[in-house]
This record gives sequence, structure tokens and C-alpha cells, in this order.
Amino acid sequence: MSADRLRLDDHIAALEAPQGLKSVLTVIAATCAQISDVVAGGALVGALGASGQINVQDEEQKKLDVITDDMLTQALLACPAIAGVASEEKDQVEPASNPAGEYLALFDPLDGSSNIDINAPVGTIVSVLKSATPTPVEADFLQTGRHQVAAVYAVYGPQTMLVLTTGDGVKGFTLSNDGQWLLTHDDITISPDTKEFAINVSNQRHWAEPVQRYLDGVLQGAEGPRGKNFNMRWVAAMVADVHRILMRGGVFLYPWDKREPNKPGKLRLMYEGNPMALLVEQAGGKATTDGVQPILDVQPTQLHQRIPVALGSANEIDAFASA
Ligand code: AFP
Repeated sequence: MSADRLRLDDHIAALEAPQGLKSVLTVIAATCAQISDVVAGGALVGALGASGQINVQDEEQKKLDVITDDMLTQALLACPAIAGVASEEKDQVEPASNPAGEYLALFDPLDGSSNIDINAPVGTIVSVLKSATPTPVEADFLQTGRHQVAAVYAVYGPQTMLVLTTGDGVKGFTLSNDGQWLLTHDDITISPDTKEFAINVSNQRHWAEPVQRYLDGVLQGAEGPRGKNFNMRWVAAMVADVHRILMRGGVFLYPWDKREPNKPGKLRLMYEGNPMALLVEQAGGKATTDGVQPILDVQPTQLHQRIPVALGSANEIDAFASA
């Protein structure tokens, strides 16, 4: 069965891409396969629970946040094509000291960490940029998402899957029992219409008026202005919510809310917004901050910048924008 399937290694080898980028992608894929093993080991390998540390986002880190951050950081810094890395879990960027380094990797090593201890899906998200220098500083990382040369996520769910774009469509690979990434989802596309939305409704009272109006319309179902019934899903791991949208359509919304007016949103532009936006756009969907402004055009000003997110099926994002 697996003999007929394209291996990720062969897909990477056949890409019309510089050798350096191919080696970065190979390292990301190999490390995600290793992370999958640790995630699957759970309590048996001492991977559950809190680490007792607080990260730069002021969030309590889980043990797996720390373990996976370390795994990705070490593996990528050892790749000669890498000039530097940045992680959601680290205060500052880390230059690689590789004289031939020409790529930057920015990652959320374990997205959805509140799911770890309840055995629900989590994932890894990676954005790859070109570096202007082999000795990058933070300013070199602050490029718009349009500059990404690759975006990848791995989702550790009932199956472990890796979903990848290098700017020429989106492909999904499933990890086999013998540790091979095999092509199972060629040319992933997001249907323009949907009847499914994902939003954390517990925040409703804090949203801006247009978001309230959109949700009101959706919840009225066939009797309301939208004229159709909707279903809701919320995995609490963006990686798993976006994966569902890539598989069967839908919209994922994490809007600005008025609790902390100076914070533009919950999700991070560089580690979550940009890589997911590139994958969604490459699959034919829309990825915006507010229904209109493309996430990929947001000029970052800070490494750990947050943004509001509205992405998924194109026509439904338009409906969100005009609510
Ligand atoms: P953690 O990785 O810190 O758990 O955060 C996950 C996340 O940033 C994103 O993946 C989810 O969509 C979102 O938070 C879930 O947030 P809620 O707490 O509102 O469910």
C-alpha cells in the first residue's frame, strides 16, 4: 500500500527549490516525526503536565512546550542552511552561527498545549523566511507573511499528518507506522462555501459589534438572514481547527476583543497567523485579520506580535466581512 505513495523526501527532492530550503524542510519533517513519538508517549515518557516555567507570552509552559521547543531549536540550528530561529516559547531570536545560513525558521513548537493533558489534538507550526544575512538579528525576522518561502504544520491527532506549502499548492502527508511521511492528500483545496464555523463563544460579550452581528445571523440558522443552518466546532488548537477547514471547509475566527484594547488579538502573527494564512491562501481560502485585510500583508513590528484572525472558506469570510 505504502509502496505506491509518494514519500515526502521524494516530493522535497523534486521541488524546484534551492538545496538549502530542501534541507530545512527535511529537518522540519524529521523533527515533527520525532515530536509525534514524544506526544504519543504522553505520561509513559513523562511528557504531561506543567513545566513550572512561564514563557515570554506570560503563559505557563507545559513540559511538552519546553521539550518540543528544544527539539526543533536544536535540530534547526544544526542545519547548515539555517541562519536563525525564533520561537513562540522564547524571548529572543537565536542566530545559528552557520556561515552559509540563508533561512529563518519561526515556530510554535506545540500549538494547543491546553489539549496535551486531555489527549486531544496538538500540533507544530513552522514558517520559513529567507534571511538577508547569515547573522540575523530580530529586525531580519520582521518580514510580512508574503515573504514566506514555506509554511508547514504537523497535527498530532488520530493520525499524525504534515501539511506543507512552498507556494505552489498544499499537500498533506500521513506518518506511517514505519516512520515515513507518505502523500495522502494531494492538492488540498478549501471549498468556498461552508456551514461550519469555529469561534470561542465564551468571549462573545467582549467582541466588537460586527462580530456580534455575524454570529447572531449565523445562530439564527435557516430562519435568519443567512437562510441556512450552521454547525460549530472548537478544538482549542488552531492547528487542528485549520486542519479541519483544509479538509472540509469552514471558518476559524479569533477576533480582537475589548478586554485588552491595546492587544490586537490572541494569536501570534509570526508563528500562527502567517504560516496558516499562507497555507489557507494556497488552498484557495481567505486569511484575514477582519474579513478584508490579508494577514500576509500585515507588516510585523514585533516578534511576538498578536493579531485578530478570520480565515477559511472564501465566501463565508466575505459574509463575515459584510456583517
Ligand atoms: P496554547 O498553545 O497556548 O494552548 O494556545 C493555543 C491557541 O493559541 C490556539 O491554537 C487556539 O486556537 C487558541 O489558543 C485557543 O484559545 P482558547 O483559550 O480561547 O480556547
